[in-house]
Amino acid sequence: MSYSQVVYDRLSKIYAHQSEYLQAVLEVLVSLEPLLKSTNIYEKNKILERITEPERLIQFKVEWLDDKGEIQVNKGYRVQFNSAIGPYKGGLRFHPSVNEGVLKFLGFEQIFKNSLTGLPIGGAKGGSDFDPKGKSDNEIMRFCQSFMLNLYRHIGATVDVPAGDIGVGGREIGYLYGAYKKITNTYEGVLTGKGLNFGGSLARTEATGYGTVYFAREMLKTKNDALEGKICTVSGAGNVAIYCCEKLHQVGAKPITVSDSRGMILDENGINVDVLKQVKEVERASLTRYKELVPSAKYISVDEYKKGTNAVWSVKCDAAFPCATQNELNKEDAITLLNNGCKLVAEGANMPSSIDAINVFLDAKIHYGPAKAANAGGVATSELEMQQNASMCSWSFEKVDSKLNDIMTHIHENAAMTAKEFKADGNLVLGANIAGFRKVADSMIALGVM
Ligand code: NDP
Ligand code: 2IT
Repeated sequence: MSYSQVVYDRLSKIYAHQSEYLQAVLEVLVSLEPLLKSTNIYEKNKILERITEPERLIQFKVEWLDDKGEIQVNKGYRVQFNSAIGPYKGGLRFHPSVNEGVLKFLGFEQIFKNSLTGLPIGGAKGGSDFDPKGKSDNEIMRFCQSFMLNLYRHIGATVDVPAGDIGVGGREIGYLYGAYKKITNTYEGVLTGKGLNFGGSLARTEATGYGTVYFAREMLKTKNDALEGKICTVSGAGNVAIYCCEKLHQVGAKPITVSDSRGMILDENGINVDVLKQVKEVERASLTRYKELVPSAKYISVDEYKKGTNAVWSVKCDAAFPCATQNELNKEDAITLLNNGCKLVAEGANMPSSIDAINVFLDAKIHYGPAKAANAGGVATSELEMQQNASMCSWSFEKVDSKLNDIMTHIHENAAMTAKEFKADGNLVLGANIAGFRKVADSMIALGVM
């Protein structure tokens, strides 16, 4: 058995109940095989055993009062996974599906994603099983304040810098930051994704979606192709999906779908981004509201989907952008996409494709941009926000966007060159995993064992 198989077997026994974490680890370990065959330095230093275990796993109780005055209790977490190349960095997710295994998968992915950005940030993730849906603004505020009352002692501008993710956007970051400031009596860049009046960076809101489109553009460039004129399907209707659609329009492509947990919109005229922002950012409504505002669009509820598949991926397209959540695209969806002529998949969400689905894309040799490379623009721009906070200044939108563009171009080049180095030309999964891993693993060796 190879070194990585031995490590995976051990983890799969200990963490049998953490399926998402094991899936994320397996994807990375399989990619690392050629690197591990070329040198025994990582095995000698037990890097796989060390890098798969979080440095610190914090769990706490979050008590808060709802609008009826009743006490509510949720679980809060922060997984500080790896700090070899910089302070812990990664988002907070508020969603009922959050548990230790989900946050370990996200934190593990974040190590390699953050390394790929070329910036000095370690990997972390956190969040709560709190469900923001249907909660009043005051309830969200009280929850965020109580969450921070526990979290504040574990974070800091050079220690651990959380940001948003599913269910955590500008509103939540504002309340979290307000609480941190009050508790600690400091004004420092301890969270990113902040409002522009209090230390936020221009272009952070747009960064993940824009970055994913920049990455897709780089993949197509290798075949002298471009996004212009391409029909695109997008899943999700949150932060990443909205700005993915916006950038697709800007580069002359046509996004025709978005989705949320209740259903999807198919708008053959192209998703109307102003309407989408009104529905999701202002009204926080379901996509049925989009249909009310754009009657020519088609709404399909999840109950009408064929069980076990995602209707978004049954829509004929040239390029697909999964921007909702993990495992939203399975093998059957992948085959449907290929049969319909899809030539590119760029992942705005984290681990949206199952391992089977990824293999379908790799075997077909279409352009496949794995999450940790394609969606790294969000965290990269968070680091640009940290730079601005540290120097007490703010940059123009153009400056931040141009840096984001350069970072995405560089991530693509690094992943593509690394794939080539290991004779897997075009396999950006292998390229991104090896490139991300090498920098962290070599740093861990240099930093010593303790
Ligand atoms: P948002 O909360 O803004 O939006 C999430 C969207 O996905 C919503 O439309 C939501 O629908 C849908 N969704 C979430 N969970 C499910 C589910 N279990 N089933 C079906 N639909 C679901 O989150 P973001 O846009 O920020 O995040 C989307 C993805 O992008 C996540 O995988 C996240 O980890 C990843 N990501 C985010 C970054 C960021 O900067 N925000 C950076 C890099 C990656 P509904 O509202 O109905 O629940
Ligand atoms: O998954 C991710 O990269 C994010 N949710 C963004 C993390 C960040 O620190 O900006």
